Amino acid sequence: MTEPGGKTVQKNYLNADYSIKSWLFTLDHKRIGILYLLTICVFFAIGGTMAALIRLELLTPKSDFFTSDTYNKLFTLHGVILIFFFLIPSIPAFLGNFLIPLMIGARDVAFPRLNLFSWYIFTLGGLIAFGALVVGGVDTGWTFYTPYSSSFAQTAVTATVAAAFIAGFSSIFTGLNFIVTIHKMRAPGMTWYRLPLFVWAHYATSVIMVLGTPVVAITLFLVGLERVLGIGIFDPAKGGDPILFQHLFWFYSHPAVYIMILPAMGVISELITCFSHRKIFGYEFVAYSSIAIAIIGFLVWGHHLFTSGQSRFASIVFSFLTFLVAIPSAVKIFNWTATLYKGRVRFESPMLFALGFIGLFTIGGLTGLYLASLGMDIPLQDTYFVVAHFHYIMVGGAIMGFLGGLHFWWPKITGRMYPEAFGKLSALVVFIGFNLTFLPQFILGYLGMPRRYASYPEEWQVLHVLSSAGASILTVGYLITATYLIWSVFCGEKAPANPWGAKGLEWQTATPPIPDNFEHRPIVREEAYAYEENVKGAA
Ligand code: HEM
Ligand SMILES: [Cu+2]
Repeated sequence: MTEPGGKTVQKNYLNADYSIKSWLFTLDHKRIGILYLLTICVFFAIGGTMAALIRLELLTPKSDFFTSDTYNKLFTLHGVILIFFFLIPSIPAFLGNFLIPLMIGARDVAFPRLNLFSWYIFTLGGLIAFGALVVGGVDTGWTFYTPYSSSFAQTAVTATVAAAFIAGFSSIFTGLNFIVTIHKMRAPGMTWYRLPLFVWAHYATSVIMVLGTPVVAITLFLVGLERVLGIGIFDPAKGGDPILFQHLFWFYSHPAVYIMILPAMGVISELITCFSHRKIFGYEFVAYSSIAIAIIGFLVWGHHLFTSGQSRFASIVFSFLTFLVAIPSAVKIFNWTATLYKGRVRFESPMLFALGFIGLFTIGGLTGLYLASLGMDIPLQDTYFVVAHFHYIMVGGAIMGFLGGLHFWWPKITGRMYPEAFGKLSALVVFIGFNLTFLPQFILGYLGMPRRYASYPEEWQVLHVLSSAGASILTVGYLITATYLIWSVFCGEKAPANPWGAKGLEWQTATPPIPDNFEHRPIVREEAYAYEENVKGAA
C-alpha cells in the first residue's frame, strides 16, 4: 500500500479534503491534534514574547522599560498563557490525540465529537484569556492568590479566571476520552502490558485531568463569585480564609505540574528505546511509576504552603510525601539510563532532545527536593530559586520532551523529513540557551532575589544580564526550529513509513496515515519494543 511507483496519489488524512470547513468540522483525531498544534503554537509565541519582554526589563536594575504595574501584567500574562494554554495541553492534546488511537490500533478516540468540542472550548478559553489580559491586563500572577485577586485587584481577574474555567472542561473531556479509548478500543492482542509507555503516561495524565481539574475550576469559579457578589469565602474581612484558596488551588496545581511532565516522560521513553535500539529496561516499573506519580502527586500540595502558617505537623507530612514523589521520577531516570547502557545508541535529533530532557529534568527534580526540605524552603520560598526549579522542569523538561516528540513523529504527521543537521543544531542551541537563562537564576535565588519584581539591587545585574542573554539564545533556538519545520512541510524530502526503524503500530501504517488509520485492523503479537537483542558487543 505504501509502495511508490504507482501514479495514483494515496489518500491520507491531510489530502482527504482540503476545505477549511473539513478541518473545522473534522472528527478525525489526527486533524484535531493538528488543530491543537496550531493553536498552542500561537499561544506559545504570545507567552514567549512576554518572556522576552520580562528579560528585557530585567537587563537593568531599575525598572526602565515598564512600570511595575505593567511588569506585573506581563508576568501574569506570561504565566497564565503558557501554563493553562500551552504546557497543560501541549503534548496530550496534540501528540496524545494524534498518536493514542494509532498506537493502540484503533480507528479513532472513543468520542470524536467530544474531542472536537474540547478543541473549541479550549480555543474559546484561550481567546477570552488573551482578550482579558490584553484589554485590562491581570496583575495577580498565574496563581491568583486571594484576597488580592478576590477583593482588591482592579484588573480583569474575573474574565481571566472564567477563561481558565472554560478551558478546564477541555482538559476534563480530553482526559475522559483518553481513558475510555485506552480501556475500550485496543486492537486484538494489545494487552495492557503491551501498551507503549507513551500510552501509559497519558493514561496516568488523564486520571489527573479528570480528578483534579474540577477542583481548580470550582476554586476559580469561587474567586469570580467573590469578586462579583462579594460573598466571603476567601477574604478575611468578610469572614473568609485566604489560605483556603491556596489549599484548593494547589490541590489541583501540584498534580497539574505532572499533567505537564508525565506526557513528556512518555515521549522520552519512546525515544530512548528507539534510539538505543533496545527494549526499555524494566517496562513495568516505568509504566507503574506513571501511575504512582499520578497518585502521590495528589498528596503533596502542602509543600506550597510551608510558609503560610500551616501546622508544623502538616508541613512535616507534606515534606515527607514530597520526597516520596521523587522516587517514581527517579525510577524513570534510572531505567532510561539502564536502557542506554549497552544500547546501540544513535544520536539523531529527537534523541538529543531526549538526552537534554534527562539532564535538565534531573536538575529540576533534585532542586525540588531542596525546596521540599523544610529548613531550606524558608529562605528559598518565593525567590528565583523556585523560578529556576520549575523552569528546569517545565521548559527544560516538558518543552524538550515536546520538541523531541515533535521531531520524532514529524515525518509521520506531515509526511516530510526535516533537515537533520538543523535538528541537531536546534537541540544544541536550545540546550545552551536554556542553561544560560536559568542556571544564573538558581544563584540569584540563593542570594535572595525575590520573584516578581521589576527592579533589584545593582550587584545582581551581571547574573540578570547572563540570564537575558541566554533567553535570546533560547529564542533563536526556537526560531530556527520553527523555520526549518515549516520549510520541511513544503520542501522537505518525502518521508518513508518508518524512518527511525521504530517499533509501534503508528509506524506500521502509511505516512501520513490514512483517514481511518489502518487498512485492516492490526493484530498485536509482540511485546512493545521487541527490538532484536542479540547485538552484544556490536558497535
Ligand atoms: C521531583 C519532583 C519535584 C519536587 C520534589 C518538587 C518540589 C517543589 C516544591 C517543594 C515547591 C515549592 C517551592 C516554594 O514555593 O517554596 C515547588 C514549586 C514548584 N514546582 Fe516543583 N517539584 C517537583 C517537580 C515539579 C514538576 C514536575 C513541575 C512541573 C512540571 C514542578 C513545578 C513547580 C512549580 C510551577 C512550582 C512553583 C509554583 C509557584 O509558586 O508559582 N515541580 N516544587
Ligand atoms: Cu508542588
